[in-house]
Amino acid sequence: MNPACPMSDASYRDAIFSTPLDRVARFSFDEQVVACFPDMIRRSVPGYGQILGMLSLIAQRHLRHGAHVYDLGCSLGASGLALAGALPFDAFRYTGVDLSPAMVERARQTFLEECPEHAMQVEEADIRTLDYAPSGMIILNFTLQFLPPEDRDALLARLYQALEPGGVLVLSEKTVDIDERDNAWRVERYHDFKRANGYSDLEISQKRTALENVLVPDTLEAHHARLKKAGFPRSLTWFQYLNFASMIAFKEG
Ligand code: GEK
Repeated sequence: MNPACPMSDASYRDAIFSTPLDRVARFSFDEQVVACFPDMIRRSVPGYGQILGMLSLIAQRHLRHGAHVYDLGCSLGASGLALAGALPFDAFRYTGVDLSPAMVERARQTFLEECPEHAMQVEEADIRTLDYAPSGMIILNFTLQFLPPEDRDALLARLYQALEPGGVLVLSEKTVDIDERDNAWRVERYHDFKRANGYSDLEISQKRTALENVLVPDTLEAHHARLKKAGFPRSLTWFQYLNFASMIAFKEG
């Protein structure tokens, strides 16, 4: 880890769903979520830290020197910080994109404070309508799942076009199993994982309600089929922990 660019972990503990709510509102990435986001994502997404660590190893292997990287749905820029922590300042240029103004503001501030020498940019935009510049690596770390399912094919096809030959797309997602029993087992163990990380049954169930129809997961099979349809000749699942997975898709060089 580059000492000039440590991982940022200054945040509040996530207690958003800890008290009973009369009506659980749809989940949104507002100020309240931003304030506790690093704690929330670490305690809610199995393998989140390992995935961030591997992103920089993938970048070291696949990025040509000085190439451009997109981080779509960057939130507070954790993927960008992971890359900046492992790669020299001239190794890559980074653009984080997020729709939430509160996320974008905090991400910009974090990059200025933690890795001012690296070329880190953050844009407030909808990843469905952005004009993409040619890139060597595109990261979708737990973001595609928040897009309406009917918008996903078109986005991936555009990302395939934006990737340079030899470029890679890393896609991490919450997933569902085709088999109902397998799915139920993974979801139950996922709830055990959340309990072990300090979430109460009330928090787990209210968060589940808030995410209904907001986070719509696909099967791994559907993801790989979509990647193929978008143009990627090859993709594989490199990481899986319960109902959370990360895939990599290659654009032939
Ligand atoms: C991380 N990647 O820490 N356009 C742009 N941003 C969007 C859109 C959209 N259409 N829809 C949702 N978002 C991050 C974690 S969080 C995942 C990603 C989670 C943004 C949204 O504002 C939020 O910041 C992010 O996608 C999803 O590695 O919270 O589980």
